Amino acid sequence: MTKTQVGIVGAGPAGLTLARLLELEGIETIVLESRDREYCEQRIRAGVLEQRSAELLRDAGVGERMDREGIVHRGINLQFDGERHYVPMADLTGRTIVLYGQTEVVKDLIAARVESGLPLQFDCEVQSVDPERGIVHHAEGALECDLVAGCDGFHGVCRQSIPADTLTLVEREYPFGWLGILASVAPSTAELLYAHHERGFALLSLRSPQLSRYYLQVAHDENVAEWPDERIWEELQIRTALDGWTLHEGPIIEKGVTGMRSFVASPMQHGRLYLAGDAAHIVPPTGAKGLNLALADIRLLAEAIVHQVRTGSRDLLDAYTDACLRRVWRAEHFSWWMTSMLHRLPGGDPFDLELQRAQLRYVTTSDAAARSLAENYVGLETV
Ligand code: FAS
Ligand code: PHB
Repeated sequence: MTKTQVGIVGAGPAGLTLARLLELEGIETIVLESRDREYCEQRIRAGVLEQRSAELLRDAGVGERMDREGIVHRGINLQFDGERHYVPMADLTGRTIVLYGQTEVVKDLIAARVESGLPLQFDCEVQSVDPERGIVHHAEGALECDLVAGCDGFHGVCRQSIPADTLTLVEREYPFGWLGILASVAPSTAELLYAHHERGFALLSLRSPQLSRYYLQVAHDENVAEWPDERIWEELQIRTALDGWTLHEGPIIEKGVTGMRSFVASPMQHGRLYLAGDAAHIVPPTGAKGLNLALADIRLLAEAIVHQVRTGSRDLLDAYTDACLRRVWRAEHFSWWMTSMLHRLPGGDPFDLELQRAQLRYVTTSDAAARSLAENYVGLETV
């Protein structure tokens, strides 16, 4: 059986960033990924990096292209009742965000791993994990690890390998989803636009000066085949309309529907197995926290592993779950709050609608409320 210090299941942003941080500390890792390289590098997901996520990628030595091609934003726009309001997050918090696609982050991390020649096995599905003994059973054999990092996402096997009676799962499903598109047209807003509309939520985001990333609230089980390009543009135009401003249309090169849920598993560790990212927690994307939470877990897990290897002390490893969950629940609350404030709730109860409007008016007129949103959006250092 092959032996290694840290076996990493999953080559998403969590697994690859952990592999890179441990490589820089001379700690041995093997990364096992069920899909092929092309699939991992074309998967479209998040686009917003908190400042501390960007700093972590720089520390990992994979920030060069992000700094060259990423776009720094200083705020976001909130639109409701036909008016657009700017939340100057950088002025309110001293921090910015970077628009740089998760796809690009993963490409940079895979390129660095391939360049270092260290093991990254694609098309290698992990079938089961023995958390007590640190054994990872995969398509081509088994791996014996001092520690296993479960970075295999929400549908992975690692969380399933933790005995159900030791795991607490807290979950909320939302009765709506997002239809997301990638369009090769220049973004029509300089920074992100979150639009509340009686027909449903809409988000205007971007990937580059030539690539726009737009989202529409739809039913959670919406059939994308019922959304020809014209219908998507028509709905985006209606939900983001503003006098004197134009939403420019262009060829849609990708579209898909994602459901929305809030989910937290705890503890995030069992035996030699440590969960990170979507394997342990999911947030609705309205707060742009998914990728950032995964990277924040990895910052703590890498620190704890290095500390254990250097000093023999398990203190940070033993405190891993508690350290993560404080930040995770803050992000869960913020993501639920943004989702509840901005999405049309089924049944269209007028009381709910007026509460949303009152909240949006408060956030866009009170500095204190705007600072609270901004602090959560850019990512708090302390919770
Ligand atoms: P990931 O899911 O990215 O990576 C897990 C990896 O493990 C995958 O490569 C998978 O193939 C592999 N794997 C799974 N099972 C395995 C097995 N048995 N053996 C080996 N490998 C295995 N966040 C936002 O902020 N904005 C967004 O717009 C947004 N859109 C999203 C859209 C979708 C469809 C999804 C699912 C998530 C989205 N997110 C978004 C959240 C997203 O960014 C996640 O938080 C982020 O991908 C989490 O990274 P990881 O934890 O590394 O998990
Ligand atoms: C994105 O750019 O994909 C994005 C941005 C902000 C969100 C969600 C997704 O809240």
